[in-house]
Amino acid sequence: MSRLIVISNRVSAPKARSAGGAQGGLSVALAAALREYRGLWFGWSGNKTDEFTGHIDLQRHEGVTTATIDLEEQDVDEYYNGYANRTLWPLFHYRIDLAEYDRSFGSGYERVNERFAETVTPLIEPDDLIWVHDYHLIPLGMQLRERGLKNRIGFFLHIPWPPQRLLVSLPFHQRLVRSMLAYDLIGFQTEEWLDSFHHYIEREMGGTVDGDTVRVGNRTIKVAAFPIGVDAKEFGEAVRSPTAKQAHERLKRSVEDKHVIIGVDRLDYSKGLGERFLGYRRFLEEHDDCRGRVTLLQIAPPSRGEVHTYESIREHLDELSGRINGEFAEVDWVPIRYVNQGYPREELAGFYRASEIALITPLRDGMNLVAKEYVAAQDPEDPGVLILSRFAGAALQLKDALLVNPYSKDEISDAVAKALNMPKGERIRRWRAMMDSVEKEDVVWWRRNFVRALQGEEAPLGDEDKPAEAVG
Ligand code: GDG
Repeated sequence: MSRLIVISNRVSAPKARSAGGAQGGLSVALAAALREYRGLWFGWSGNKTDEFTGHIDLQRHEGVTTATIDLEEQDVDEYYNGYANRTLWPLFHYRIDLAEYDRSFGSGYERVNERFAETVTPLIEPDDLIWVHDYHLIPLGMQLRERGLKNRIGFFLHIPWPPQRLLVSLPFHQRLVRSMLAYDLIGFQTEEWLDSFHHYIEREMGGTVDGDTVRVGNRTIKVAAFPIGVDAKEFGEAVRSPTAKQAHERLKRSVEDKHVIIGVDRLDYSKGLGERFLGYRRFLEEHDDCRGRVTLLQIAPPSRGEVHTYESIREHLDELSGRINGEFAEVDWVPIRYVNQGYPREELAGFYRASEIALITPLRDGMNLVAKEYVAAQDPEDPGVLILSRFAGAALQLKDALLVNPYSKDEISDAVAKALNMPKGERIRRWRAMMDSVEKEDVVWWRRNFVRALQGEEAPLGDEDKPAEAVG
């Protein structure tokens, strides 16, 4: 079996995960893949160094080999805080108003991609499969080809791919997309982002699309949708753990007989937290009989703290939640519990289980794993209701959620009211349909389909092909 080399911006060894905190969806999904296929995970350590040396720190944790490098401060400013998080992230989430274009960001981005390529190339053997992840490393495939690698190289984008008319606002957009043609396989989360990519290829590059094949000039590559899933089995176990049960009890005890509405999101403008608070405020305004009977628990661990936009979103949400609480609170009730810290995964599972409703309303999201985790954590006999933004990739699979426009206060308010009054039979029916998808299209299914396609095997996996999870 070929080795699998995973390359992503950050590497999160399994050891670090047990500490809890805001684990990105990416890190949760990948550690298991690396245990299954021998191989290694390469990326930035998260540390800075005075001068880039290309020194690789090799470690092994719970069956996963990691190889990390340190970057210079200027690299981090221009590549990570700059081009990745201030140019591509907002633009790819349809926020051209927030996207910043700076020549130094673009050159820093290319420099760091070259540094990644230069450092990882000697670790790669001819039969290895290479799987590059996310918007930080779009040109890496091309950089690896320029160093003579003939391996099969795949790329998976965890965030949306923007419509062609937005993408053309990016200086040198053609150069970025052309570099992607060096991959053998490109994966998107959903058909929607795939369609936008096809459209760009046809309109801007004069390419053609035929099924899952894209041709530009004499280059032909595979491009398809691979919706990422959660480890439903592991989540089911997490929710039955003593830690989850304690967390469940703790939350239930503290709210007494009130209904809990939960949201869990990294503190990021794409997650629509301000709009969510305002939708909930509308609900409280319109349903005064429900005041004192519901609590919105919003868990929002900080993310990408260096970037100034995140400081301003934090201030905005502090102010907004404070204002709503001031407006509606009673001596024995606050409408919003807004918590800026992360919790270990098992506790999170317990909180999901204790919540009658999940309110997950990103303005734009590649997939959204929290929605799937909430479904996986429910009691089959008495499941909660998922309210989900129709602009999350997950909405294409979780059609039995209450789908809302996250910009509409009225739709959020109506959905909360409907969820609170939903009869048990309907809750079970909707949950069962969603759980079927969460269980069937889980993280194992996702990565096996991607790796199969990268190996050149066509057929997507059926259930019968899904092996038991390998342990490292
Ligand atoms: C990107 C894309 C795509 C959050 N708070 C805590 C915690 N988390 C975990 C959740 C979930 C993960 O972080 C967040 O994943 P999402 O999918 O919701 O969002 P992003 O971080 O934006 O991820 C996204 C994903 O990549 C995967 O492709 O779905 O669209 O934006 O797993 O549980 N985990 C713990 N404590 C917390 O307080 N332990």
